[in-house]
Amino acid sequence: MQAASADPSIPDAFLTPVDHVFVRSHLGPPPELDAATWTLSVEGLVERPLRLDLPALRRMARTDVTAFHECFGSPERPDVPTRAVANLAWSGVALSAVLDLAGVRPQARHVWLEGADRGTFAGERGVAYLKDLPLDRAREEVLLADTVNGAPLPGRHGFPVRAVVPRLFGTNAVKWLTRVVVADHRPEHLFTTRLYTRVPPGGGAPQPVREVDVNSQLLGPPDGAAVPAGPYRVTGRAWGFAAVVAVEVAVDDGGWRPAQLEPRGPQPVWQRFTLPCALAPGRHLIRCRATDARGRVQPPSGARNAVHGIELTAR
Ligand SMILES: Nc1nc2c(c(=O)[nH]1)N[C@H]1C(S)=C(S)[C@@H](COP(=O)(O)O)O[C@H]1N2
Ligand SMILES: [Mo]
Repeated sequence: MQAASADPSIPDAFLTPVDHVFVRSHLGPPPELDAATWTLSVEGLVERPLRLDLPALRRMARTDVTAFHECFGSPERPDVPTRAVANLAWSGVALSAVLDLAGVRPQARHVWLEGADRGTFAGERGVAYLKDLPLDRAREEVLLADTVNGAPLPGRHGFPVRAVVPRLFGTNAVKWLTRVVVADHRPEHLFTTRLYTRVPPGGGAPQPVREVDVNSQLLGPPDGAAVPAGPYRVTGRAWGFAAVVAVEVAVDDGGWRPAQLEPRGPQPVWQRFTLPCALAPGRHLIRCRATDARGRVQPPSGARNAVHGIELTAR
């Protein structure tokens, strides 16, 4: 998998500059799609199969969403935290509008989204990037985006059109989208049923990786850095499927203290937090822990959304 990490020096901006957004492409370099010949095929259980070109898509009603964008991490190591996250403003056409144009048949239950990239992953050759969503979820909030932060999508982020699925893990946001299939069943595929599944917290059958876990991340100096002793401002951001209602910060063994937290509002954006403290000379462990509106709290360890901690030396 080609993976470029987010730059740890990114400013604590509300929107992540596109040049600082992580890139995850499983099947090699971006396919070179030509805006003049690109088409989106809408097929399967529809009354009117469609082939939309860019001008046709751009004649449709436009909508936008600002949302956090988080990579689940390696599908082969689902318990390892990666904290690859961004916050982006997307615009495009609602997937529901495209589905309505094609006319979804009554037996339809699932929507498959396929990208133009082909390659080898986990030993499987000539594989496409395919994901699927329940029909109801596909009708809700999902965008076929052609801009990010007000500019056309760069090639590495899915030019000319990608899916954006707010509140769900980035793996669902198919780049270089060329095909939408409406079906009465889920696709049996490397990226739908074999990888990107996990066992839910109480146990049971593996479920597709969809709703984003409650999570938070510290910003500022990298782990192991030296900072001046004295007043120090802990900053970070928190996000998840449900809004984050509290972030607590612990400095060493001083107990969890509530940080000041931005509200989320109607859009699923990340929420920045801050807490002033004082660091005596010496080594310190700073940790942050988010709780969401459903009462879920980040676990201390052993999970991809485990509490984030950094060690700083105050001098
Ligand atoms: N076509 C295609 N879409 C894809 C992928 C891919 O490899 N191919 N990677 C997915 C994963 S795992 C993530 S986290 C996001 C990353 O989007 P970005 O590279 O624009 O940040 O794209 C998703 N969409
Ligand atoms: Mo990802």
